[in-house]
Amino acid sequence: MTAARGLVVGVLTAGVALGVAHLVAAFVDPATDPVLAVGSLAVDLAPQPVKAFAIRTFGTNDKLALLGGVYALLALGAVLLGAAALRRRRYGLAGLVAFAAVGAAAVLSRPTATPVDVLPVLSGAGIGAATMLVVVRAAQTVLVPDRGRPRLLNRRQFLVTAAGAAVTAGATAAVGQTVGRRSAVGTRSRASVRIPPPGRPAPPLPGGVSAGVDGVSAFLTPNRDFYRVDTALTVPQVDVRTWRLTLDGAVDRPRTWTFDDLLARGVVERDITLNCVSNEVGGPYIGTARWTGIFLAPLLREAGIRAGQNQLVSRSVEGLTIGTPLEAILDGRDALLAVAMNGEPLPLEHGFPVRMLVPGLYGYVGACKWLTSMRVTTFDAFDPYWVQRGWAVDAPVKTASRIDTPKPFARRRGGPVMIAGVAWAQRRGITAVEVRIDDGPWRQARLADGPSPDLWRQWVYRWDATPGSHTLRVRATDATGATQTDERAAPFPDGATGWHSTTVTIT
Ligand SMILES: Nc1nc2c(c(=O)[nH]1)N[C@H]1C(S)=C(S)[C@@H](COP(=O)(O)O)O[C@H]1N2
Ligand SMILES: [Mo]
Repeated sequence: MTAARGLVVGVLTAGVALGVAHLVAAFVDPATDPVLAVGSLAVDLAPQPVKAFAIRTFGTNDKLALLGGVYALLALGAVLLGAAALRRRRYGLAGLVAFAAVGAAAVLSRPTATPVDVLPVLSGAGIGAATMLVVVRAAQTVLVPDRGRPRLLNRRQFLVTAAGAAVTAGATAAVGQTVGRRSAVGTRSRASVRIPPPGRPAPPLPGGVSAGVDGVSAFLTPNRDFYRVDTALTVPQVDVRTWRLTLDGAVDRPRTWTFDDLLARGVVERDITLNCVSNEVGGPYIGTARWTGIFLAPLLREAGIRAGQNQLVSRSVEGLTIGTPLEAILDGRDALLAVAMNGEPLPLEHGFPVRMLVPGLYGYVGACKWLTSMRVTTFDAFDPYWVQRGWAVDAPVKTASRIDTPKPFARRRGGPVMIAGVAWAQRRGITAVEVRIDDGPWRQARLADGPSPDLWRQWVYRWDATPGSHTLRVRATDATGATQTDERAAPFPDGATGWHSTTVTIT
């Protein structure tokens, strides 16, 4: 019975504290919610193998899994807290202070933290403490053997108090959630943005870019299907009216732009394939979009890059840094500050209002989302976020290919079966794709049109399938003549290698 009451005291205290913190955070900044802050801190501190495991196991749900873990730990802590509070209130209060201290430390550890950011933790802890005292009092009334009066009354008192606290916890959290969504400045700001028509539209895609086979990824990935990889537990909410982009560091003329300043330079449109270094062989973290943006190289040239510089460090509004080789931006490729994706302002998840895109580089070295500053420096002088965590400084995209259809373990009838998929080698371009059935010879697949080396390329091979279980393999060759190696490498530290294969059954 005592254990059960301890559980109730602890869970209610924690529930009210977190509910209140969530509510106050909705007004301050959703990212100051202590649970999110602890989660973000865990993301930043997680050793590389843990991160790789999380992305591999939970994929795009890695954030949900992480928050689930934080809540599970919190629940455990809450039970201990409740038990301590029932023994002595002082112990309970001390436990609560310890929790609040962890929350406050996590909030203040965010790269963009300001002192007001601890307001949600402090309010939560204060009201949580009051809740704990009230619920403990109610619980102890029941514990004391109560002569004369029916026990039921006291138990009812406890239950009423408990129910009251539970409702408070739920209501504050729910109101916080609603306010948070309403106050989503980014959503409103995005709705107000008008992107002018591009002065230089992307050339129309040739009809032949599609291999014309069901089950192959769409050539242009719809925004809602575009993979998302980032460290942001809450999507940054940016108001374009107050947003600024600065360029400084080793330049002669540092600059600051508003969103309208950038648009006034005139926008262009480019079809570019973007992929993630964390993608496993055959994995889903790749997509192609029609991006609208402004060329990045002229902005840097106008600012006057001093001699001896080789790195551009971009920083996002939540403080993440990405380091791009200056050479890659200035060598004539279509490095962009993108403002729109497939004809609409950048979705919040993909970096609204402005993100960088550098064709031929993995996203973690060239595609900073929610961009707010760019600094010209050297690789010696600064290690950006992922490099601090051991990922490669220099990360050009590796040549790769993927079988989209048939799916693994598919069952098909014998006869002609279309094997098809995508291959990519941004900047170089794909010149050949070959398919191998079991231990047979490599056979040339037919390539669909490849209008730009910065785009993935679809391919198809018509296979006369015979009954049995078969392993299908694919490998691509890029325009330098290099064919993909079959040597398996994990994504860490500079991208996976190996041939994608899939097993199917023909009946
Ligand atoms: N601000 C910010 N930008 C970021 C990241 C991030 O974590 N934060 N992740 C990078 C990585 S690893 C990749 S692969 C791309 C993914 O872009 P997408 O989510 O729009 O597909 O964004 C890059 N830009
Ligand atoms: Mo990535």
